[in-house]
Amino acid sequence: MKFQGKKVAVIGLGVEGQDSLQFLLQNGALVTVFDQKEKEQLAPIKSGFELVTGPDYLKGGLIGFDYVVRSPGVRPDLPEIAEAVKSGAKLTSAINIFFELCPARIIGVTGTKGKGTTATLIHECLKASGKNTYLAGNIGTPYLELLSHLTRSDLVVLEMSSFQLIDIERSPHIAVVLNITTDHLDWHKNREEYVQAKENIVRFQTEKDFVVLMKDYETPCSFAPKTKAEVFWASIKEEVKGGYIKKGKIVLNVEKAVEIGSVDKLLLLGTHNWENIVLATCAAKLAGATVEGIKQAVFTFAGLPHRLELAGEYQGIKFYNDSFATSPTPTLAAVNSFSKPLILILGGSSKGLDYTEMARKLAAKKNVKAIIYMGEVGGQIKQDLENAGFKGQLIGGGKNMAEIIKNAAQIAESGDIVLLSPSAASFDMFKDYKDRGEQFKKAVRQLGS
Ligand code: UMA
Repeated sequence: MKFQGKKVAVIGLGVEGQDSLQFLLQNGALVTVFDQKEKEQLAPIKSGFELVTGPDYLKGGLIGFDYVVRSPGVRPDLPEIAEAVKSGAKLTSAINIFFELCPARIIGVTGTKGKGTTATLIHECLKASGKNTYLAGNIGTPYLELLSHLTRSDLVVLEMSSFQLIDIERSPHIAVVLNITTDHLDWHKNREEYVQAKENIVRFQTEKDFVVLMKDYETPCSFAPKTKAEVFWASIKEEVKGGYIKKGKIVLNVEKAVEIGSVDKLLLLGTHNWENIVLATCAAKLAGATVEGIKQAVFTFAGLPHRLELAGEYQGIKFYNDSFATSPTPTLAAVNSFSKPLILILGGSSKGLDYTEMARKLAAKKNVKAIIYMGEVGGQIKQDLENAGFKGQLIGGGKNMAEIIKNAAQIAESGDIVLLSPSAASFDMFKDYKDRGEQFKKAVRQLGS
């Protein structure tokens, strides 16, 4: 084992850092963990390694290590990492270690939004087809801990973020690429770097591999010439080799065209979910799922928490939690899923996003009767909506979710939809998007009391 007796620096002790630490200790490495947080802010951990914490955590440099294992949130071009590499260290990451050692076939899913839903759907299709499948990655489940029991006949579905893909050295056997817009410009240097990171999902594929690309958008199509793999497509607009929607029916067209069923019967809302479904069914088939298994999974899957999730109903008003929508694309997709009068809750902490286009599109929607804006970017969103000529009510949120929901319930009438789809990060008022969604659900539950 290549880590035996080697000096390894693990940068970042979050979900992946802890997974890396455990794996490296089990494999005889001499580990030092570096994290910019103070020790008390980190999850309790076992001993058997050195720990360097606090704002000056990298001040002493990273010289003398054989390997530097980067967590996804850590930029690979930190000066201390560059210096370590120059002096002979190998820069790697949990995902690179996993790809090197994983005996199972990997299905990697990326895109800006919908990758968690698509990855879960693929996993569900495979499970319903009797396959031994694991779901892990950016979705929140670590994967190095899987290595000890994976075999060649298993399948691993990995949700892959640009942070994980940016310095990956291998590509998955089956790559799945959803639409790519822009996100994380507070971390990436620019959109080009973000898209190039995503391209790595196909860059190292071979002729024996497969890729499923979303045909309806330019950026995923631009990946086709970058891969050696066999290309399949997914579309909700046209007939393709892969998966598509025709006259309201989901069609799987891998070997021959097979009808999976009608979109009317789906539990998932919105045409953005049709996109996830055509990609997922094609990828699952390529990975060995049966048509019966695919049908069973697709029509029983109700979606992931915090993604257009029905949180409750109060006096005929339906409340939807879409807290996972942290940028304009998923917010607009959520808004487009409803035709009833809508009260939309927007805003949160800044990720450097531009809201002018979203404001223009929202101003053109007839059913958006009010927008409640909140958080750090609330003012910017309000301004952009006013500039775009938004005709509905604009209401300043409240100091917490309970107040915001009370404000929403006051202006809503029976038959209306209240939608939390904030188009921003959550860190100004909440711990994370999950906390924001949970607080939304709690506030909805409390409306009756
Ligand atoms: N840290 C440093 N220095 C840095 C950056 C971070 O010391 O320069 C430390 C932090 O203080 C913290 C730790 O590193 O203690 C956090 O590491 P991390 O940010 O890499 O996060 P993890 O907890 O390891 O979780 C990561 C993913 N996080 C990010 O990409 C930011 C999780 O995705 C993922 O679920 C998990 O690995 C398992 O693979 C989260 C995410 O927000 C959900 N992803 C983005 C998205 O989905 O849009 C990409």
